[in-house]
Amino acid sequence: MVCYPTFGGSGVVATELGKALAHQGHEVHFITYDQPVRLGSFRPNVFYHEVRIAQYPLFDYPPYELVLASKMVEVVRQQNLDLLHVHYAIPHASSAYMAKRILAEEGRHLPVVTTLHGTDITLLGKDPGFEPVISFAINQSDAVTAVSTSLRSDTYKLFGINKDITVVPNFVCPSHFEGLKVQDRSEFTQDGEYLLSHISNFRPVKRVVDVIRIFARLAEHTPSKLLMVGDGPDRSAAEREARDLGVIDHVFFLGKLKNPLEALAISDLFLLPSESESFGLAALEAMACSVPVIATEAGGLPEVIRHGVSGMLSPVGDVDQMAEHAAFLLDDAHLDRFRGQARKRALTFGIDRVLPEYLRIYNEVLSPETVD
Ligand code: GMT
Repeated sequence: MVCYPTFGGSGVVATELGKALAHQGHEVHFITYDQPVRLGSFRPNVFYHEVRIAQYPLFDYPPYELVLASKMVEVVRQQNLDLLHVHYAIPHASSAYMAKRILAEEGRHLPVVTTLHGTDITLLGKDPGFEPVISFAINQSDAVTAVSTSLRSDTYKLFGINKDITVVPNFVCPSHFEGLKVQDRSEFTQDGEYLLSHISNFRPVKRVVDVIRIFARLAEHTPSKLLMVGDGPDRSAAEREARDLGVIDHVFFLGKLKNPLEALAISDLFLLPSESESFGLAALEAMACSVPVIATEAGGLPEVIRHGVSGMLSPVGDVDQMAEHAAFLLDDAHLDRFRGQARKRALTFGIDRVLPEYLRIYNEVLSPETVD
């Protein structure tokens, strides 16, 4: 497994997939620059290999891609790995291609499975500086998966792709949610108040200022508080908006949390008004905690959230409609029903459905017909 070790969904998906494979008895090696956030404590069959770059004054830009490729080669040789599964095209798919070519010189076939997650396609795809390398690396992968139908279409639209892309949706591990300890929320809310939450990397694509606007409109008539979990470039803008709209005392900016599921578990509603979202893993995790979602119709969100069932969807930027939807869902006549439906919908994305699909893909690339 090659992934980003940070709080982003792609790293979470890679980590949980690796843990589930290890649990089944497969040996799983994580190759990345830091311990993946959700890897947790020691467990059988899981190994972590750190990619370290020496700092030289010559390097304005440290060559991570090259060091990663070398580390891939080293781990494949030493651990006799069967395949590489890389999450996020840049730079993981191109490093994997380089590792594959180096190992081919030694007569070793190394199949590469690339999973596309979203911003590697929808943001970087618009940057001509990346296009040739992304297209090439995707086309050279032995198998390519995307986390939603929407992302698959975007990939075909933005890149010159001649490979089949299989949609394998993101997933939740239901057991993580069953065992979740629900904390006392009295630190945040008083009796009769609702608790809303938002989790993201606070990048422009997440429209965190809209989160504040939706909340401020709702709070005009519905007693409520808001948890803002995460950090990133738009955090100051969101804090400023909360101050300008007079709701700063009702909004808790918690920063990055090691276990954001604890914030979801005490929430009544989750807000995700993104400009673009290939899947929206945070929304799925909210639903798995029985928390319905107010979101936009962007990208893959309609594939995850059923409008009027597990949450409600609006056009990007329509904060008035999203605030109306929030008020509707929080109405006592609806909330319990939506909570149950959200959980039920989330369970259709259980890992038991996705794991066999990845294993099928691994077996396919390992079969002799696909050997160069
Ligand atoms: O949400 C982010 O911007 C982080 C990014 C990542 O690479 O982790 O998330 C992308 O991948 C997630 C896991 O597949 C998806 O759930 C997110 O929707 C996707 N983000 C975007 O498309 C903006």
